[in-house]
Amino acid sequence: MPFYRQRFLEHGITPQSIRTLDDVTRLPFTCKRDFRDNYPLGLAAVPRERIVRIHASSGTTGKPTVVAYTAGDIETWTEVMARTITTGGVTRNDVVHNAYGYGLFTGGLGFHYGAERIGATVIPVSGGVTKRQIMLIQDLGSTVLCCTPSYALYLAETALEMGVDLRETALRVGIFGAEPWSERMRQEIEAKLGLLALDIYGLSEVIGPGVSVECEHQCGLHIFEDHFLAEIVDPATGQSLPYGQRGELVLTTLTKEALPVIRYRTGDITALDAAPCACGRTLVRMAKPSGRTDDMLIVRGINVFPSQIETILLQIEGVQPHYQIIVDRQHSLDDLEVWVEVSETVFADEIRGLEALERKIRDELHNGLGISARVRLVEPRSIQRSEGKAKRVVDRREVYNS
Ligand code: DLL
Repeated sequence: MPFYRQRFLEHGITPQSIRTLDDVTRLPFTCKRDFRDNYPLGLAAVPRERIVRIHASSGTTGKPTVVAYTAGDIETWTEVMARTITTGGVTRNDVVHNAYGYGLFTGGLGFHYGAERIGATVIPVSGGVTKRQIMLIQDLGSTVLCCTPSYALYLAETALEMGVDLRETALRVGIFGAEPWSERMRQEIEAKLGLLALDIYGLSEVIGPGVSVECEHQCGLHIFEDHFLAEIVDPATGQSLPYGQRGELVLTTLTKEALPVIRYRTGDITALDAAPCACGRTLVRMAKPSGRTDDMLIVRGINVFPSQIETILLQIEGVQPHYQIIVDRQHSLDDLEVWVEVSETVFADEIRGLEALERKIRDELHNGLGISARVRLVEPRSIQRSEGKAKRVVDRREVYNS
């Protein structure tokens, strides 16, 4: 592996440097930039003829991050996804509606292989054509829904427009991930779809979905530690943090062949908990990821995470789980505006009611975030829905900075 050989050489790391597991913290980090600098496959550790699959994740700028798998990696991935789906209580008796995108994105095929491995019936519907998805869920008696949490809500909303209540279908479990979602969002989804909503986490650079998942107790995501070694570091200093403290998740692959990563800085913020779970699993758990280090908005010097805004908004009666955060710069001052969809009944209300709601949201945001934000109430269904990952933040300041 020329990349790591060179990197270790630069840091004076030799095989003798590593004697115990704790010595891992002496190894240098790998980060997204290393993928970019070595685009497309400079980090591969096997010759091209051993690579049987390529996936890629699209970033916000420039070239995608390209990842590779050997036949052995596909087997490992299938195994961790079979476990993931089983952790959700899914068996061969289930019908799995898989609405994660098929293609270069790892979501669709990752779930597909895992669900097939356990013998479930897989519907490889992928994203899009939402009305047809509702029809298929009804007609095929789907019991498990796999998609992003934002798409789950969109499905529920579209179903209602069609006069279908998803709570009355056979759906009983949802395995949702690929983007951050708050506990409040979980409550909304469970209430609207009538299912147990579980969180799944993963990333292309490490394997795709299948790094960790919640069990029915919904108290943290079990990390498959026999394949992925997890650490938490302080995002600012890179110093290791003890269990229980929130920081950036760093992952090392233990079994990957085509593209092993050593101390990969995921950018995702979470904390680890080694206590055994009520389900009996002893795998370390990670808290529901609350956002990314690079999603953190610094508005007038204050750190703001989109997840904080989501939690505040969804506690307010009449607010729908659809919002967008717009950051701009006006006369060299940062300006935060939050667009919030309100329910049909609120929208039909008198102006006075709307003004009161707007004020309430503004006050709650101010109390919760410590900075003022402008609030714009928008009509039901006016914020763009997503079939994959939702885009919650529009940072117009980037235009000026780049
Ligand atoms: O999103 C893999 C995946 C597919 C996970 C389907 C779960 C379900 P990427 O496109 O490479 O891979 O994006 C990875 O998405 O670093 C996180 O920032 C975010 N992410 C993934 N799962 C969660 C989650 C797939 N459960 C990036 N909660 C990661 C919060 C998540 N963020």
